[in-house]
Amino acid sequence: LFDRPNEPMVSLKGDKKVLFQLTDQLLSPEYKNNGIEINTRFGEEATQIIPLKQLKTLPKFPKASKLPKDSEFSILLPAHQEMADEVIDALLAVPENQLQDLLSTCVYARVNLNPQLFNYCYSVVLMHRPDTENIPIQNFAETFPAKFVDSKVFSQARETATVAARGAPRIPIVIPRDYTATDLDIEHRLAYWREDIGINLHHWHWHLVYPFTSNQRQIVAKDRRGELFFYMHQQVIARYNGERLANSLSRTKKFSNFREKIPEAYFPKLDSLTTSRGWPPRQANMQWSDVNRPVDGVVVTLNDMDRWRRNIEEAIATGLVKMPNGSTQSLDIDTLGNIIEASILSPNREYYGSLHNNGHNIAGYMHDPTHRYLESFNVISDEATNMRDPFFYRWHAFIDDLFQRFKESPNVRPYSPSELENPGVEISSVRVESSTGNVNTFNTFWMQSDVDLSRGLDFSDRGPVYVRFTHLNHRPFQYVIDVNNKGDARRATVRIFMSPKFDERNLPWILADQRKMFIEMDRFVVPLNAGQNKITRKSTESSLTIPFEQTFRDLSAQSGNARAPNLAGFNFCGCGWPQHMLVPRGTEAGMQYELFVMLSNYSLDSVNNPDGSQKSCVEASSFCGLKDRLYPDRRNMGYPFDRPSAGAANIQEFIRPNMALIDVTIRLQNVTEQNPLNPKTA
Ligand code: CUO
Repeated sequence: LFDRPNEPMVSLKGDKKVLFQLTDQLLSPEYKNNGIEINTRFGEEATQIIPLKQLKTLPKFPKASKLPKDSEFSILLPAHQEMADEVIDALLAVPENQLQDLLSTCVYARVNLNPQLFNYCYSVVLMHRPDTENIPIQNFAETFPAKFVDSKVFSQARETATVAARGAPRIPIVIPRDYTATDLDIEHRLAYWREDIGINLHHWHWHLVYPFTSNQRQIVAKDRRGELFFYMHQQVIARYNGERLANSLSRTKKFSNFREKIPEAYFPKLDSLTTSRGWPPRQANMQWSDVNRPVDGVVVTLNDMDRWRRNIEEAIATGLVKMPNGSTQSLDIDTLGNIIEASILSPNREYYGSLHNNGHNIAGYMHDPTHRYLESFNVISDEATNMRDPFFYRWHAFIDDLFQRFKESPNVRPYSPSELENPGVEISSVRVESSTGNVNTFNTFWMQSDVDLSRGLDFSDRGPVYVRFTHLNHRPFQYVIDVNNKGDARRATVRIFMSPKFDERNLPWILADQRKMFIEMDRFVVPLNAGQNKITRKSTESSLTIPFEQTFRDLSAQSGNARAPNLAGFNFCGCGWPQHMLVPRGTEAGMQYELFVMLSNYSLDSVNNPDGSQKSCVEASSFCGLKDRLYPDRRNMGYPFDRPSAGAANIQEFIRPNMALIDVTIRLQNVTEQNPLNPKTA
């Protein structure tokens, strides 16, 4: 049901063509002919015909059916949230293990509702129904490729598919590395990072796993989801800032004056296959204004934003949350995340509003705040596209600053020595061994990879359509850590972070700033014997990342690659920072970084989780948590850098025997290599 969202109802499995036999009952009057046509058109070619069950009752979808099929959809819009809630409720209401009923209900929703709305609800439902949780969720970049690649690709794709169907080789369509702007725009230096398909897929998947709204509270109320909202986005900003320094730009400036002009422009060069329209751009120096678009449920003024911000700042300053009944509760980071985003777990949505989500919406409608021109939102109101826009980082830098002010407030106590130390555990040396033979140097380079877009294209019964895009990658490496354990055998959590060594003025950092620049590279638990221990850990094992094959699920499957992981668990496991973006780009001359390693006291780290035996893919728990389990680390997310230090002015003063700091270099080799996983296209 994920395949070819703009054309019901045939799906492709390799060479197989699967047809869902549409019955009259499942089709709205306007689509009846379409359904019959499809039944006849594909009936003969189909290798598998799936009959659908006649349902006793059909869901009504009074709200969701109002969204035209050729409209954009965004969960950030309140009107669309209500629609999604309605569909998700209906699909969850089908009794467990009544899979024929579920299939017919889903087909009914699929044929009668907006394709993007359906895709979102269907994905959430598959992920949260016990009887479907192992059904893979299809890679979003393949079902809605237009959200991820240059719109020029699609007319070429049609041509390629046509000639390939007549026997010509399937030559990939090459997307140039630079297609959204030129170097006249300094922000364009970061396009390789902002427009990375894997990064954008991660962000879309994260928000799919952690929705902020639903009538089903348990879908939202996952362990520490408010804190994870803070932490994942904080790390995105830290990574982006490091990347900016490598490109001779200063850290991104938070957007804190809501009435200030925005110098950053963005012209996305994306078309929507749903709306057949281009995504609106943003010119330089545009400004926020009140948004009055009742049709989208977005009626919000800058004064509302000021008021919510003041109320949130008051909570941060006092450490107290005002409850709807006038009482107060103490503020913690998880609650603050839910307040700021805002999720339905916010304890007082009336008072604190929805600051972050409405920032996305106001920015998303700057070109048409009153719907005068019937324009849809721009990329910043869609979780699958918003990381492409430089303004995303300015907005999230503002959001992050609110969280940091809480962490810097008197209500958050700096860590005591016993919370940082690990008595008897001493790191004697740390080094990074690259597969190139280099020590303490990370090697980055460019790679070209192919993805098949055919599942998202309505002419795709002509076989695969590959596009070839260029992305950053790095040579594999491993950490080697020598540890002396003066006590008994025990466990420890290894925490690895790194940060640029110098700030934008080329000066060493003060810790108060550098702590916000440390990016997590890995976190894992190790057993320690008494005495000397040697710990080795591969870059591919990082708790942050998922392998390339998991980010681009079908790539490896199609190339028949034997290394492809078991993909049954893609639902949750599609969430994770892409392995190819684990290491910052660095510079050709070599950029200096500091690598920090800590072995923390496991008795303060451990979480009592039931055995995670049903592991079916590499899990990226640092940013994504674990499905149906507690976040696997009891410390505050970002520990030990999530808050100011009591006494250390710089990172050297912060280091204790269970920690180590080494100088490393990130060197970019300016070459472009082909991904060995690319399908043989000849
Ligand atoms: Cu992920 Cu603003 O939260 O985009």
